Amino acid sequence: MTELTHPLATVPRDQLVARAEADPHRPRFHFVSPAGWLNDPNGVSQWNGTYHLFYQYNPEGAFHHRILWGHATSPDLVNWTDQRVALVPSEGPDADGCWSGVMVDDGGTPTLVYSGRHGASELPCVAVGSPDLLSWTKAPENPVIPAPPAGVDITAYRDHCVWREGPRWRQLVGSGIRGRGGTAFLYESADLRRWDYIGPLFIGDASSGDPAATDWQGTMWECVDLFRAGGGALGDHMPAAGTDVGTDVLVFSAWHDGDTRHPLYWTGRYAGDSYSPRDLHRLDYGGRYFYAPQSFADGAGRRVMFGWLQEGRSEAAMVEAGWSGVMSLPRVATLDAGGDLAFAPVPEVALLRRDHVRIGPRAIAGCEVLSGVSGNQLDLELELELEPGSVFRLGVLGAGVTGSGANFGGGAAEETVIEVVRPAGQPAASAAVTSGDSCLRLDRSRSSLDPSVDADEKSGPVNLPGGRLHLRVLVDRSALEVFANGKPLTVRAYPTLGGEAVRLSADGTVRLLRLDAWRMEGVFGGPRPLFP
Ligand code: DQQ
Repeated sequence: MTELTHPLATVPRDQLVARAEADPHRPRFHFVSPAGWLNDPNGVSQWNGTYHLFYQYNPEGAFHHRILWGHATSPDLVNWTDQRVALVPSEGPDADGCWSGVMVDDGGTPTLVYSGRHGASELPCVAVGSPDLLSWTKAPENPVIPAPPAGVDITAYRDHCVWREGPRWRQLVGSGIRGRGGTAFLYESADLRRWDYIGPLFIGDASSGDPAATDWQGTMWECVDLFRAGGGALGDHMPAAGTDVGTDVLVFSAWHDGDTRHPLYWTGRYAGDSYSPRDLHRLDYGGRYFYAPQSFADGAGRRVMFGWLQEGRSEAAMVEAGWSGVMSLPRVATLDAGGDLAFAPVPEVALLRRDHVRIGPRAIAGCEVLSGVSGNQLDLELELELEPGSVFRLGVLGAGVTGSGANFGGGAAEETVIEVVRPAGQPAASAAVTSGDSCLRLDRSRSSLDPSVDADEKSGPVNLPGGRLHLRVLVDRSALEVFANGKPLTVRAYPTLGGEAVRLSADGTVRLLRLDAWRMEGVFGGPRPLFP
């Protein structure tokens, strides 16, 4: 049965917004919920030119319980207006929560397909929107699929990807088959209400790889998202002569036994009723800090993706702060030359830039604190050239930093350090440089004096063609998004000293071709109603 008050609801509702707004760690130019809990992006879309972002929302407090669908709209993907809550649990299949889902255009009628939670089960439900997308009516047929596939021993069953293919709708529901691996079950329908089960689109292998590894597939796939990247449409195998057939990308969030691990994607080919995978990739080197992504094709044909930046602090700290969860900046996914995805924040993010500073070109010698560039709401864009056997470091959110010495070792009371390593190709002179792939690292070992926050290092490979690096770093208080030659690494950091210094350092030869820095404007004017 639905509880009226949750034991974690210790902050009175009328104090949640003020509590959240007072938190110095709360981002200002990322989308956050008015207060309380936010998790997955849902129903991301553009409708009559306006962008819509729905999200998993608990206005009762900063904990995951009895989830609603929050809703915000934007003309440009960066400035958001709260709209009234779209879905609220009610008697029936979603009595215990309106979990993740998508929005589709059903012949001019906005329609949500989501997971209704009742007790411990989640089943597909539908809701139909008014023409302005502000009022939603649940379909009397809910749940539109009455049970998971019979005779299959599943680990879980929820979340949806729905698309039109010819005269019919197709749907994937995320799941996992016990003893085998994660999967997505494929269904087909003429009307979004009656669904025929086709079968698993493709079954992963949970026994392959190390369960502790950053690319382990998990035992269940949450938030499956299938799309065509680089040409043509999903299910279209005969593009016009001279057009690229593209790659079919299957994104999922690897889950195991209640543990939200990391987002991954397959590249491969979707044809008929199945998916032939080619390669498995990590979607964001920050792992769980960019979880449950969902994407859509906007009017300009861009593949725009949002993800949920989970917190790196304790449940008690979140509850106390009165808010939890950040939506990523929207990022555009494209296919790179190697056939993998490359990501960049949507260009509209530039609308929030203020007070431009440019530095370079020049060599980086040793370690220096930048003058004229500091803050905790920053957009930094760097063009660099790294010689073999060099390391470039960029420190942000620094407090008590010094500019002396050859590198960052010590010299800061708090600092979050982004590092890009170009190996020498043979055993390198500097102990900091190892042979192997070029890589991006994020060192949080000195991010915070608070010992209770997560400080794990994050890293992953990057290509540095000819030593060239385009580095984009977005700092928004506790939210950090880094893009190194299109490879994203998203994390959270919780400095305690309010540091705003930015430092650069190099081991070996690194040329700074250009550094552009901006202070970023906040997108919300002040406190927002908990129930818009
Ligand atoms: N969160 C939702 C689920 C989804 C999970 C519930 C992923 O639908 O599987 O809030 O974070």
